[in-house]
Amino acid sequence: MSEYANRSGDGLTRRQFLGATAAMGAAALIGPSLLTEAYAAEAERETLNMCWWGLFRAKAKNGRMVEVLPFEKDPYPNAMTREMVGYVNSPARVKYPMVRKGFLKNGHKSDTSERGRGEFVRVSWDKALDLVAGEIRRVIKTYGNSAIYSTPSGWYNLGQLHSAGACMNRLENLLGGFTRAVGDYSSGASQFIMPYVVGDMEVYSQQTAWPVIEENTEVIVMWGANPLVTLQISWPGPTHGGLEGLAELRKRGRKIIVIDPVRTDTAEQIGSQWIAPRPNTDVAMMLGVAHVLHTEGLANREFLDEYTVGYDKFLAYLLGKEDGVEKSPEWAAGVCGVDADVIRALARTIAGSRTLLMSGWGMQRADHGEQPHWMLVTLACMLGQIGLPGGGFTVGHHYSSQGAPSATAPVIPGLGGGKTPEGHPAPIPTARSVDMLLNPGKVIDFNGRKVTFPDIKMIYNGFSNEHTRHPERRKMMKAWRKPETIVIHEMFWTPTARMADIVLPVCTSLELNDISSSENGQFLLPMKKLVEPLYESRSTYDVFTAVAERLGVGREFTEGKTDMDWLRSFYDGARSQAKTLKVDMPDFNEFWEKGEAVEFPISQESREFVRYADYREDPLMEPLGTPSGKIEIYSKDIEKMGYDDCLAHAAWIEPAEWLGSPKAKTYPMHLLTGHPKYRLHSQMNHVAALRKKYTIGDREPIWINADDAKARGIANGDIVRVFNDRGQVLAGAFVTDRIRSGVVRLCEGGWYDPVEPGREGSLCKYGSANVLTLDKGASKLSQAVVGNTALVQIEKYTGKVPAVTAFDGVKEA
Ligand SMILES: Nc1nc2c(c(=O)[nH]1)N[C@H]1C(S)=C(S)[C@@H](COP(=O)(O)OP(=O)(O)OC[C@H]3O[C@@H](n4cnc5c(=O)[nH]c(N)nc54)[C@H](O)[C@@H]3O)O[C@H]1N2
Ligand SMILES: Nc1nc2c(c(=O)[nH]1)N[C@H]1C(S)=C(S)[C@@H](COP(=O)(O)OP(=O)(O)OC[C@H]3O[C@@H](n4cnc5c(=O)[nH]c(N)nc54)[C@H](O)[C@@H]3O)O[C@H]1N2
Ligand SMILES: [Mo]
Repeated sequence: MSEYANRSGDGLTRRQFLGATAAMGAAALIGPSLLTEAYAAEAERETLNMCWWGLFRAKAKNGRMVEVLPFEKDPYPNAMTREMVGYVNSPARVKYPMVRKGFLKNGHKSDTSERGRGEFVRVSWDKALDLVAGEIRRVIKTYGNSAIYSTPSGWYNLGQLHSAGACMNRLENLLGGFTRAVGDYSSGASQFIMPYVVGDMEVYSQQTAWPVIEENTEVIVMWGANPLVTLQISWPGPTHGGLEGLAELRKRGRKIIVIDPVRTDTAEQIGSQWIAPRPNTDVAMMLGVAHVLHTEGLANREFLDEYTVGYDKFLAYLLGKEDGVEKSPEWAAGVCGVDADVIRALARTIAGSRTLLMSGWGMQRADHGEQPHWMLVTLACMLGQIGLPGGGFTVGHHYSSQGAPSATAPVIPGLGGGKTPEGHPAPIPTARSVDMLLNPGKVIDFNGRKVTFPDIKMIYNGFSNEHTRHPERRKMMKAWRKPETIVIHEMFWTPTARMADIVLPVCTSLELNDISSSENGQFLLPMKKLVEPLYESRSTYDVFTAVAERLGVGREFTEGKTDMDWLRSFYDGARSQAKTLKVDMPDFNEFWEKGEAVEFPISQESREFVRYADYREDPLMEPLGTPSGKIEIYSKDIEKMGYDDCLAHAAWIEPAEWLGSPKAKTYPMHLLTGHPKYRLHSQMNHVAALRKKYTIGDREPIWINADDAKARGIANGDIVRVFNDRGQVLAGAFVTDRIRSGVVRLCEGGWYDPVEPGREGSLCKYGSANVLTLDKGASKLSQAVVGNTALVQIEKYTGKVPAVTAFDGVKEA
């Protein structure tokens, strides 16, 4: 028994304690798992673990997980972490290897319209693995490697060994490669435009340290960012350093201007001012601000001359010399719906103070999503504070505690995906998969090149929830009928698992051994197995090993090592780095035996880090990675591409759908699909105790302005139908003044729960936002996902309200 077993004063309230006890009761109802002698003998067990929402201590009694205590060095443990018992013991767990009934009978010649109906048959692991390996072999032999599509990286379990991403890459690389995706859903537009502008992807780079911001920044403009919510999550596991930064700002009374159609928790709890533009019109608003800076002589010409290229070309556009439209505050107001006077005042405020323009990624996850961040950088150049402590711009502080000071710590090696073989199939842009499935042979533009879609016969889904993450469910259902075979590894019966032919149950990270470090490298954790894998689930490494063995590459996959051999080798790799860094680490045996985190010191240097300080100091010796070595307000590389939907400078280009488009006559509400407070996308949606905190009438809440609700006879708490010509969902109305009129917010990640399973276009009973969104690339440049560009209509639902069933799991047919 661990030394912490009887610890008191851990901060658990009585309510939380009762919650844990209730969950324990639920756990007891779930069938017995196989216990090894060693674990059964240990009546109580406690281990450290981590997931994307926190580090925690998990407790088990008689082989069952019963309680979670937040890691005591996390100052902001969140509600999700506390509900890990309900996650592990969820009724939605995939218990056994399962095969779709029709597939079991007819194999790859099955009727694929049966997908999604939930008719599965339990099979043995041997049978399931033989089927998976057999299909991989058959498809490669008949159609070639490019015919297998490995779905884009998702939020798979943390850990250096059981990393589904590394395992998947390793397997497909050993087999000659599958069709993969490049780019991601998070910052898909920004990560492709930023290299042209600042010579770096920027979105995942080290940002100015919070202590520097706390000391120096007078005004923070949170432009489409909700860090109070999004900083709950980190990859790897959070100790919530970013939230500490926000708390300090609030304590010091800094001016925080939130620009967001939604008065988010951030605006509500730490904001000083809320400005609510129409969605997807921020570039117009920023142009209005730029116009004021220019005409009132507030633009910093010295900075623009020394550190940027192309300002004059941009200025010609700003002043209407290019297109005959002067981008005045009045013009901007007509587009974005924010008063010209507010725009003027904003320009003066940010020019008169040390200002940090801080953006999240919501507004770049939209049609022409490259533009807002390019324009944000252009504005920051006009202010001339880039590279000064606490000034300039950032597009990273809302994510994974990027501004939190980091530790002097070794980088832990991991399994790794191995070498990409010669002749590996060409990748596709990550958000174009549905297009690819539907249109084999089609050629599309992508970042200055052409990409030809392969003809996909098999989907291998190793770690993501495609049927919540990707827009336009109806179109996607049609696309997912095309391949002959779909394989998924999952812990839970997600909407995606229900669309598969072969479902392999993997276990949670509480059911295996692994190691990982925390968000800023401060803690290295032994993640020791708490309970045996539930039901017949197996660890990620074991499942991939078994598939590799059947395909004749088992030895290459494992290199002859067991789980513990790998963990020891990762740890020893870190330990030899630690020696060079002159920090202490115990040897592996002691580390593992003790089961406690190794803590590394926070480095002074990282507390003082200022992004772009080097460049500002010496632009010649520290040039940026752009062709000119400077910030490119105008890009000749992009000019050469000649795209009509991404010009050579930041510009206002109307999105496919917005409140100013003709379509708004039929569908007058702009749908925003922000990230949820009590989930990581779709993860944890199945945990009933958490759902109680946020659902309305058992459904996903939809935020609607009080005026819009009144005009439709909708009262707070009503069940509503939200629809457009792409689909329809039920949701629970949250009537509020915390959202601009004409806008609704339905968070992404709700599970698709069709009234008629398997039928395209069925009403979703729960409220999955991506039923309604648009499957389109942001532009020819990034081809990124546009989840925040969609118009809908909303009405009170008067039909019989069906029960939500998405979270019940699937029974054997
Ligand atoms: N409309 C709209 N759509 C969006 C967004 C938006 O803002 N609006 N946001 C987008 C963003 S930023 C992202 S990152 C994506 C997220 O897309 P995903 O990464 O697909 O989202 P998650 O819900 O985290 O799904 C991860 C799935 O993997 C499973 N899983 C977790 N760990 C493992 C593992 O180790 N092995 C296996 N086999 N499975 C595992 C979980 O149970 C879960 O079902 O969604 C995108 N979609
Ligand atoms: N709790 C929690 N934290 C998370 C996640 C989660 O699912 N849950 N997901 C994680 C992941 S994978 C990612 S990528 C990040 C996502 O981080 P972000 O992409 O920054 O998060 P979002 O909530 O999508 O968007 C931030 C804000 O932008 C606003 N917004 C949307 N469109 C517009 C617009 O056109 N104009 C303006 N001005 N504002 C707009 C939204 O209303 C929202 O409040 O968060 C991470 N953190
Ligand atoms: Mo993301």
